Amino acid sequence: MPDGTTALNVDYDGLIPNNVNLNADMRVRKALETWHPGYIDWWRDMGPEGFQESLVYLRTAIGVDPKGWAKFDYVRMPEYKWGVLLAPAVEGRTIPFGKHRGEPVWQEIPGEYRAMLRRLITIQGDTEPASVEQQRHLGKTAPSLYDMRNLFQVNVEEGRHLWAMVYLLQKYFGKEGREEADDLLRRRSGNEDSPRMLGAFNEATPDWLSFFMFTYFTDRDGKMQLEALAQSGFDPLSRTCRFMLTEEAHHMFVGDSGVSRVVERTCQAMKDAGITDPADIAAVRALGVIDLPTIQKKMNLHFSLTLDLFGNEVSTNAANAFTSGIKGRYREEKLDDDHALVDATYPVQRLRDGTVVAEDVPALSALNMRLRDDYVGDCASGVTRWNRVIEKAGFGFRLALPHIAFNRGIGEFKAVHAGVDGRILGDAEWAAAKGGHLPDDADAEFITSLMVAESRPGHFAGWIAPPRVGIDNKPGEFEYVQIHE
Ligand code: BYC
Repeated sequence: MPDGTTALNVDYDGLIPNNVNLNADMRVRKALETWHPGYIDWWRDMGPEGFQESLVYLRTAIGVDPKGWAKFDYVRMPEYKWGVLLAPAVEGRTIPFGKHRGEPVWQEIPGEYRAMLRRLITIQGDTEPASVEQQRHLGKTAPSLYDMRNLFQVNVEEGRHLWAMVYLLQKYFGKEGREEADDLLRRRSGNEDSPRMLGAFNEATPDWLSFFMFTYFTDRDGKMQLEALAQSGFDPLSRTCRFMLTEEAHHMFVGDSGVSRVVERTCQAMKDAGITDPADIAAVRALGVIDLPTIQKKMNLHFSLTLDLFGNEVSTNAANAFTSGIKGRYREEKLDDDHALVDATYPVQRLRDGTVVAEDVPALSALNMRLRDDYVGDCASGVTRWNRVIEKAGFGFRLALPHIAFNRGIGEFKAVHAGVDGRILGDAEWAAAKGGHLPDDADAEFITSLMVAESRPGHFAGWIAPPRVGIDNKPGEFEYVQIHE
């Protein structure tokens, strides 16, 4: 079977399940088999703490046919079948944008784009283990076995996404690729000497509300970046990202439904207790649920941290990646323009004389912001759904995304303090406003006090509502994780 295979089924015979015919590629197979023990060591050291021997009801990819690519079964996580899976090749695919538009896609890397591709693949790869590290303590405080299982599902699939990037590094980048692959196992989230590459991946995920916000907001950056890389003229990267996107959807579902269930439980508890003012934080917290203003603060934090992942307002890196045919736009194929953008402009929010204004800049250098705008639009849908839950319960409170200038650490807004409405604030004003918009120590302490494990099948911690349906249509009492095996 030649490389660029259209195989839908996965070869499970070797150490590394794959549909890239590793058996015929001794060099890459050997490189991956050499990397494998280090990966397992990393998983045991940095993966979910305390549950390595538990049996978890996990989905494993067994093919890449969108109609039926996964099976569910109990698995011990270190024995999960992490594999290398590419979406089927598209016959006759051509480069969809940039100066090579219309040329056949590349199966090998053009020499002049090697460094750029290596950097993008390495950055993508770095985020995957980082998120596993950030979430490693959460199993111990899971609000149910259902949620615990979802956490572990997300974790093993992030592990698989690391494998996906490592395969590309090992196959196409020789010695440098091997070194990058080793470094992906060496860096650690939050480590002072050897941190993960992007800011948000060095932040803590201290509690389950953070986990749901992370999977809603930060995994959604993953979706947008993977969509942009799935457009790539480098076909193996495109096919890899297309298959990763199939898995990614569940991660965002976990976040979306998780936040929704927290909001639902809070509203129900307020209704039952006859509380009419959601801003009466002390009264709401006394019910053992998370008040809506605190949910808003967590949202402000995770949204703003994630906006930083889109890079700077004006970026030559982004322009070069597009012009070269390496990284496209969200849903490039649906956009009705010349797909080269040489003469186009795009409005970008910038800081001018102490206010935020929209300014037209060359569209090529604004591509990070264009993707970010698409991201913000995508984020809004969940907020609308969460608000519907609040509205249905009869409360006037509404959750809202903060302004893009709020709490920024990358780009031009990092130099200023902005309110959630985008107004630039002086130091004293910011100091007074901050605690109302971002979680503080007291919020953290309260949320932590609720994080008590509930591990009886079919039971849920008091601060979160049960889901509407089970995973794989399992009934409510289903034992998603057999902890004591
Ligand atoms: N932190 O030209 P600029 C996911 C650096 S999430 C630190 O604007 P560019 C997932 C930048 O590297 C998706 N540094 O940057 C989610 C550059 O440095 P150099 C991950 C930053 O390249 C949940 C300099 O500033 N995938 O999959 O246009 C769970 C100039 O910046 C940051 C990707 O990100 C930052 N936030 O855009 C699990 C896709 N931002 O090189 C997984 C691949 C910028 O000049 N990466 N810098 O020294 C990219 O496409 C781009 O690298 C970025 C940055 C969009 C990240």
